[in-house]
Amino acid sequence: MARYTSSHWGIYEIKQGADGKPLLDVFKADPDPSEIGLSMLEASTRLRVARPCVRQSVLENGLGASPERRGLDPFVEVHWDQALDLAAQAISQTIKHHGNQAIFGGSYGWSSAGRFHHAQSQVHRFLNAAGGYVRHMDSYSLGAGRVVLPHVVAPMDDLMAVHTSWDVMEKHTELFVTFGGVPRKNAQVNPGGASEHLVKGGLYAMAKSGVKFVNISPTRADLDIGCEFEWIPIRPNTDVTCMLGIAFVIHAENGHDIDFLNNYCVGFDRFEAYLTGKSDGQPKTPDWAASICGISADQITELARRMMAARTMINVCWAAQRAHHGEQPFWMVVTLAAMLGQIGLPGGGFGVGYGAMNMMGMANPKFGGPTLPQGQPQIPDLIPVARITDMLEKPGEPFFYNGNAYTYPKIELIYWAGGNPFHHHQDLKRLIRAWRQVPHVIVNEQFWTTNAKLADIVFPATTTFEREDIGFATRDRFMVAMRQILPPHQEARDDYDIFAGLAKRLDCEETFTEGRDAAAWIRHMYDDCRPRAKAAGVNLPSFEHFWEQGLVDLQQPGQYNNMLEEFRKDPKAHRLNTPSGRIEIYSERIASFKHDDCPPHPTWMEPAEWVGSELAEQYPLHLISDQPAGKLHSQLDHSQLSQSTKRKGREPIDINPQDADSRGIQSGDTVWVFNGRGKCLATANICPDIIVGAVRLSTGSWLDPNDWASLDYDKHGNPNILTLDIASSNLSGGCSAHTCLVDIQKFDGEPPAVTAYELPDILSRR
Ligand SMILES: Nc1nc2c(c(=O)[nH]1)N[C@H]1C(S)=C(S)[C@@H](COP(=O)(O)OP(=O)(O)OC[C@H]3O[C@@H](n4cnc5c(=O)[nH]c(N)nc54)[C@H](O)[C@@H]3O)O[C@H]1N2
Ligand SMILES: Nc1nc2c(c(=O)[nH]1)N[C@H]1C(S)=C(S)[C@@H](COP(=O)(O)OP(=O)(O)OC[C@H]3O[C@@H](n4cnc5c(=O)[nH]c(N)nc54)[C@H](O)[C@@H]3O)O[C@H]1N2
Ligand SMILES: [Mo]
Repeated sequence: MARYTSSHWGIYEIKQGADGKPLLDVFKADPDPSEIGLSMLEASTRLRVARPCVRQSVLENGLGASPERRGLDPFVEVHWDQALDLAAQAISQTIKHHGNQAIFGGSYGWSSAGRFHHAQSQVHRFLNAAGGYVRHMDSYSLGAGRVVLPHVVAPMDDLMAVHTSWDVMEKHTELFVTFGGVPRKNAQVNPGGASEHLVKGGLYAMAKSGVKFVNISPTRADLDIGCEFEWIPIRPNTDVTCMLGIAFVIHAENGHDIDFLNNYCVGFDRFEAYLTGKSDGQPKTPDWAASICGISADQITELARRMMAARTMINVCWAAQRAHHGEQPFWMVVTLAAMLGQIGLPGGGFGVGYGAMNMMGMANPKFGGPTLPQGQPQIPDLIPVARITDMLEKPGEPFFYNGNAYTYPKIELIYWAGGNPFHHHQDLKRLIRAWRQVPHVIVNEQFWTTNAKLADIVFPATTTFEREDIGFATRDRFMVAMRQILPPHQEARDDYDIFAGLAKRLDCEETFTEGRDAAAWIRHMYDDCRPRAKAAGVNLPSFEHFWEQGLVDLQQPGQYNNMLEEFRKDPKAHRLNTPSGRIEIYSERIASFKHDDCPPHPTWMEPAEWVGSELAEQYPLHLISDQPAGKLHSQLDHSQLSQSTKRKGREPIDINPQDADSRGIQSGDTVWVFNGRGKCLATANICPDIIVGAVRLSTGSWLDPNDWASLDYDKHGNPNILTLDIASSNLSGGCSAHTCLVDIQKFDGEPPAVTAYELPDILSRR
């Protein structure tokens, strides 16, 4: 009987090597397996946190001592009981003196696949059992999109699960216009599992059946359809102007579907006044759009005509909304599709993120899978996830989120498990300074990441291979019995056991564990999910049977998605969950919030930084910091696969030949990438597949400061030393990572060695 493991990038079969050690092989039922998994076993035992560690100042001078020395102090290995006692003391003292609203437990991050050992669920459940914590809303992925779309059409999670399936598009779509490609490198991944990678097959089949593709993107390589396609380079963060230019032509040539706009939408008239310039004096003509986005007026006009003449699917990448005013491209894509009037027709309408993850375009049954209940929020305090540095810097100051006013709490203790803020957050120097003001930081980690290095107490966590679990993801094809392959590394424990140990010391063990061990929880979660699966037409076998056979195929014959098909057929019976029940091109509700930076209909507003802004005289290049191809975020950056994507040990930066020539830079040169916030070293990769005036430096290289005290520069090519940390808008508070100007310069002399993968100083090893 085959045995399996599962990850965010796919299922892998567990085999035995000649030396008796376990090996991973690709999953035969997956048509396009990801390489990432094959590299994960090899990396899983290196750079591990082996035993509980405490920062030297804390151990010698007491809890809360010298937080400014995080990253500078060495660690001391201690026994489990001592570390758990210390952490429990930090938590109980914080609660006693400052209340639970002084604990930040948002703990954002992807952690590992597996529904029970999901670190974020574990930490949230534990902190709720302990009386509550300040939580976070939304994600770095979709900060702006998640908040704006429920006002406009539907919640993002609902939309993601009903994206029109690949086979429907193969049959019906004639023209696929995408802003930001359909990056297959990204679709390797899906939160919780990606057992059947369908994006390559879907795109290739569409191309073969004659669908025409237009990729409007600063980079060409984010689309691969197996043959030539049209690439229209666009200046980053200007998509809304291109879409408005297209909308202007459609409107001027009477191609907009008045029936659809009248019967399925509200507020087109208000938007129309903006489009024609009646409301602001600026008609959004193709010439106007061209002057901003860099695409010629003729191209915009011609594309608009093609879109009017064909069954057209319009897609936008998530990166476009990970930006200042990031609500607008998503809102405008829906508006443009509404004008064409093809929403709900097979193969027409819009996509918000084909390719961002594997899920979009899958049609397996949808039901709530096995989940560890996180408990109810005990206190009202929250922040939009990417406002962490603002919160740490500005306690007591007001902020808005989704139309409500809040105040930033004063944080005394941070608990993180299963994420890496020094990977994901922007303007990392600013974050580190704020982090070094917080009295207590506790982290559960598998590896010596920057997050672990900047903690007071580090608990060593097991990896997927060292425990058993259930693999499941929304709309994914298989449910997986994830088998243990290796014993826990050194003294590593499951997050569950770490939290159970803390809960015992904080007198909330029963609430946290409900008397179950990990095995009992897994069985309980599985059994709890069976009725939900049944309601979706899936008969899950008994737990014993599931565990024995290793996999359950959830696919049902004949299933497909055609987004908003029912709404189109009967807009009254299937009204949307917006205030009007229709698509809101003008939102009264957003109008009532009165935010200058998020007006009530899709609007072009200049982002804080772009190639048209004044700052571009000093820093003329727009930095795209996209998702890395050879790993998930910063996970397994030390693996062989991730290492093979680097050049001279650093992250490569894509530069257009014209921008390289004018700076005397050649491929393979070490370069400075810099702006007023920070600088890093990277390796130049000169390629014509990026628009002039933009550079691309993927995320994920572990932060490697030249000096932990001064933080002058990063040696490894981590773009978040450069990125801008402002909210997308007052509506969402989303992350604006893709709004960032830089310049580059050749590095002269011998560059310093990369030291990101060195262990911290550990004084006494046990
Ligand atoms: N500039 C820029 N920045 C970005 C983005 C961008 O486009 N540009 N993208 C953003 C996006 S979309 C996202 S989602 C974030 C991602 O940011 P994160 O999700 O925070 O990044 P990861 O590297 O996946 O961090 C997961 C961490 O969890 C640890 N881990 C894994 N499994 C376990 C476990 O079982 N237990 C414990 N205790 N730890 C575990 C891993 O070792 C790893 O350090 O980054 C964001 N940052
Ligand atoms: N291999 C791998 N896959 C991943 C991840 C990973 O870390 N590694 N992370 C996963 C996660 S958490 C997420 S949220 C998704 C993210 O999915 P996305 O946010 O869609 O992905 P990105 O790679 O950041 O960007 C996609 C493309 O958008 C283009 N782009 C950037 N700015 C603009 C713009 O202003 N306009 C236009 N038109 N295009 C622009 C970039 O050139 C890039 O090729 O990916 C997921 N998939
Ligand atoms: Mo994400």
